[in-house]
Amino acid sequence: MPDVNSASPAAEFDAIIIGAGFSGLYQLHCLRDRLGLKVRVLEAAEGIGGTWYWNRYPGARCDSESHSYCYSFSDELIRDWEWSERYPEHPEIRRYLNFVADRFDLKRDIQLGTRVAGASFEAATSRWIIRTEAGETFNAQFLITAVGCLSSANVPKIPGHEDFKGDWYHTGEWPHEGVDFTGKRVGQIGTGSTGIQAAPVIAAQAARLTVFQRTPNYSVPAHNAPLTAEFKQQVKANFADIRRTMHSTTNGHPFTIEERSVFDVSPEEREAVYEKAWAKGGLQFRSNFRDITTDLDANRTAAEFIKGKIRSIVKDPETAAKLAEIDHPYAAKRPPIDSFYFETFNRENVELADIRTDPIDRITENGVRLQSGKEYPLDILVFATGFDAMTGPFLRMDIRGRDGLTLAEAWEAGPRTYLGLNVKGFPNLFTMTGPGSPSVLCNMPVPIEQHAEWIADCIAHMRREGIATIEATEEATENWVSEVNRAAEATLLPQASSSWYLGANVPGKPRVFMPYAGGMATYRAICDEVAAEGYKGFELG
Ligand code: N01
Repeated sequence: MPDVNSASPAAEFDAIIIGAGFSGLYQLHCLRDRLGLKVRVLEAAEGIGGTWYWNRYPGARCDSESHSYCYSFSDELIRDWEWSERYPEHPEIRRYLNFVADRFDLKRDIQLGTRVAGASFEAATSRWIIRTEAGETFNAQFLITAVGCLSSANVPKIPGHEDFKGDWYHTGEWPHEGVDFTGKRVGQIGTGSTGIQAAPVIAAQAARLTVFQRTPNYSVPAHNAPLTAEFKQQVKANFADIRRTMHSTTNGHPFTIEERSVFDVSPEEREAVYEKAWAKGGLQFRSNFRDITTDLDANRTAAEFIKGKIRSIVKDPETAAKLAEIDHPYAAKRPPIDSFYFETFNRENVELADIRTDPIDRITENGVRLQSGKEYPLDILVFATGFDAMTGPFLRMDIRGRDGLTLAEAWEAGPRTYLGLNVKGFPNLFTMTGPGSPSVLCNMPVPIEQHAEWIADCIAHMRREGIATIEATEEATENWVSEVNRAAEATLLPQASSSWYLGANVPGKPRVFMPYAGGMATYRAICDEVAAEGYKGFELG
């Protein structure tokens, strides 16, 4: 077994993969074990797991159902792993990923505690030179980024932050030893999927919780529960069908979208459908009618149903009104699911601060002050403020392609890729779940497996044909960028103007709709066609 901690300078590899989360692990398996390449994974964290290594905040669990939030490429893995709950909690997902890594003996080629500082393409040799922050250098024909979409924490620059005398944390960089909220006055900024998961758990322990809400949000109950022996048995027995469903649907989930329109049924029937879906819970709420995500009038019926639920759950009418004053279509932002989020506001120790009408003026030594002058004394401040999504993880590295072109320059007006997998000017760089991939609009393991297999097939083709480099053409890039825009415009997604899908949560970030909204099944077919036609849209050198 090589000692991965003593790599000599400019150690030579066929491929370097950045990141040891879901993507990096499977990409390593595909390239090393199927193609026989010499590969190393460089991972900044001290453990594998990617997003699940870092996101250990209270209540962190996956919104995809466990039986679908896993690799599907190996029947043995499906047979031998058992999930315990409908929605897996973060430690269980880490255990799963470690189980997979051990099963395929992946860890011997993963170098932990190694943050990549930058990488440059060397035209003379057609190879990438990769530099780590510790000063190590690697040389590889292929560079594959498996850096995740939501791995660059967004801590907003709020005046006075540095004066705060209490403790503060971003949910995406949570301390491994946990945070003891007992007896503490806690402030939580942010009501996205993360904040909605965290607030009920924090409230159950803290003396007091103030939730600072800028944009009210929809949420549907998760109805998390232990999985029954019968369900587990059924999943194992029918996994081939489940996988087929996941591969055939828009979002890679194990449920299909109904073909009926909201307007095909009477208002009473519709209400009954929504009630049933609410009782079932989960992300499939939006799949009950085909037009919820594409037609504003149809969407309004779902939105009004959820707003009505919020008003009926939350006892204080003023708080209920603030929570239900939602200004974007349902599911135009990533729809959260929750475990007693709205119920949390019925607790004596929980308060909602509406910072849309009364914004934060500054953080003080003792807490948070709003523009009205109202002050909230706090011991702990939790930033559930999301991420510099999709482009952030790339742009914090100094990646340089042909002629020293930086990725930051190439993406100055917003990210431009071909298929979300390659950037013109950056030969042999594969960007797993990059901007322009369906990625975050899906149950992530599905696009991840597709990307890893497509990249492996592409590299195998190059080796067979003696091709040294692959690079997207300008024309293919331009067409794909247009296709990504067209696909988004066919949905209600761009109508949530503060969404991170658009980069709107980070001041100064170009407003471009980043993921491909045309659906995973369509995307897979496009990628297959590109490959079948000799990697059309790529220049092969
Ligand atoms: O981040 P977000 P998240 N002042 O960006 C607010 C995935 N995920 O970590 O909307 C005040 O959605 C911001 O307000 P606004 C999932 O894909 C998955 O919650 O910008 N508030 C918003 O309320 C998800 O979509 C799972 O007005 C500020 C919140 O912070 C993605 O991760 C679980 C602010 C940020 O919401 C990101 O979710 C959790 C400021 N300056 C997350 N800046 C699972 O599946 C931001 N906010 C398990």
